[in-house]
Amino acid sequence: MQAPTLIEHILRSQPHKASGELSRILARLSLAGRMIAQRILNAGFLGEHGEAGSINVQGEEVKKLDLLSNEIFIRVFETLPSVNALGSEEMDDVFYYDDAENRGKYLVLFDPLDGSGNIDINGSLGSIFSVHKRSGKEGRADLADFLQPGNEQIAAGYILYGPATVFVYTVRGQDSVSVFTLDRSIGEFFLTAEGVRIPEGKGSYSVNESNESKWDQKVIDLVRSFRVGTAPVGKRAARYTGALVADFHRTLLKGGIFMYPALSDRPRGKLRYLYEASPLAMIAESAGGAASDGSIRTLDLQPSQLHERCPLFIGSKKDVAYAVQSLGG
Ligand code: AFP
Repeated sequence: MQAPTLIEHILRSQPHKASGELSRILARLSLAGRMIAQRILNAGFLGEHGEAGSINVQGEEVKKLDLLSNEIFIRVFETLPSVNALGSEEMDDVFYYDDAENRGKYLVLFDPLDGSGNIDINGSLGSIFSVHKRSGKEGRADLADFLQPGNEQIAAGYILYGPATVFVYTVRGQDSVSVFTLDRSIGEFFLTAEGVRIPEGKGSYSVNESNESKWDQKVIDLVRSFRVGTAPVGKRAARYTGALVADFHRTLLKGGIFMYPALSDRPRGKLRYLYEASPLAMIAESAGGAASDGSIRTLDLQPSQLHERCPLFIGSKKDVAYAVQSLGG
C-alpha cells in the first residue's frame, strides 16, 4: 500500500473546524525543506560552499548556504498572508514583509541551516522550525509576540538533510511525532514512521567532550557516568556529529541523551532557545521523552530575547531525569 504523503497527513490530522492556515504553513515548510535539500545537493559545483564573508548576531561566521537557506524561508512565506512575521537565527531582528500591517496571526521561527560547520565536509545538516500564534492582536507583530515559552508553540519540527532528507513534525494537542522521507525523484515526502516514541534504557550520549575543561564538576561526573556505565540508567555509546538536528534525530530514534551544558565562558551554553532548544523539546516530549536546561523543563523557560541561549539536556525521559537529578536541578 502506498504511504500517505506529508500534505495528505497534514490535512488528515487537521481538526474539522480548522481554517487550514496551519496546514498551509506546514506545507510551505516542507517546500522550504525540498528547496534547501536541492540547494545543498548542488552547492559544491555551483560555488555555494564556504563563507559568505559576514558575521551573524551570534558572532559566528556566516556560510553562503546559511544565507541562501534563510532567503528560501523568507520567500516561501511571502505569499502566505496568515504568517505575520518571521524570526530567524540568521537575522538580528524580527523580519517583516512590506504588508505586515495586514497579515495574519501566525509567527514562524527557524534556524534555516543548523550545523553549517558540516557544509564543506558533506556532513548532515538540518533546519529547525516552530510556529507560534499571536494573542488576539491586529496589525504588525512586535518583539513581545515572539518571546513565548515553548509550551505555547502551535507546531514544531525539523528537516534533516542527511543521506536521505526527512521531515519530522508535531502539532500541539496531537502528542504524536511523524517522520516523512523525501522521494527525490518526484519531490514528495512520504510517511515513514508515525507515533514515534524515544526508546528508554539504550542509545547514546552525545556531547562535545572537548569542552570538558569549561564544564562544572557535576557535568563532568554526569558525562563520565554515561561513558563508563556507572549511570543508574546504564552505559551509553558516544556519538556526536556537530549538527544538532542529526544528533537529535538519532536520539529520537535510538534513545539516549544529547547534552549542550553551560560553559565557564558561556553561562547559558551555546544553543538558542527559540530556534533550537524549544522546538526540539516539543518533539522530544511529544515522543515521550524530556528536555531540560538542567533544572527547568525547557518548554517552561521564558525567553527575554530573540537570540537567547540555554543549556540543553534532551532525549529519553529517564536519561534526562537522571541528568537533572545529578546536576541538582
Ligand atoms: P553551526 O551551525 O555553527 O555549525 O552550529 C551548530 C550548533 O548550533 C548545533 O547544531 C550543534 O549541536 C552545536 O552547534 C555544535 O557546537 P560545538 O561545535 O560547540 O560542539
